[in-house]
Amino acid sequence: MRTYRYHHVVTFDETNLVGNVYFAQYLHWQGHCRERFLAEHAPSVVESLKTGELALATVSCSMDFYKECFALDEIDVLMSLRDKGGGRITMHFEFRRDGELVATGTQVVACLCREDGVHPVDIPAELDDALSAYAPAPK
Ligand code: SSV
Repeated sequence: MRTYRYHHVVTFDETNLVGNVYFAQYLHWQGHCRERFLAEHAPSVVESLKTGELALATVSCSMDFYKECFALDEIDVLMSLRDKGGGRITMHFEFRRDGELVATGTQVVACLCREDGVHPVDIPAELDDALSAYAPAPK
């Protein structure tokens, strides 16, 4: 299974009173990872998000935590495609520190068009093609 990698060095402002990373930061990093993917592999989609022609809505997300992380830890966020179709994309995330699995997460993104309300649309071709290089892992 192919993964898209986003590397992050934990900052002090991402940690809480007891020194570990605040749980919500991992969802920020899911966001950073997916937007780097778009910028690299589907720049026209970024443009249509800017113009408002397309909207990508996060319809669900989750996190499971296995180890604490701390400031200056180096984290690899490894994003894989779990499913795509029906205008939706399901991603899976592994968070690794020195190869060790510290957390996992998921999210579902829906492609929408805002015209007389909000309507589901197909995954834009450029993004769909980019995703094709990341065959979903067997269920
Ligand atoms: C503006 C906003 O909310 C942006 C949303 C971005 C969504 C990006 C989705 C990218 C999916 C990539 C999946 C790749 C799997 C290997």
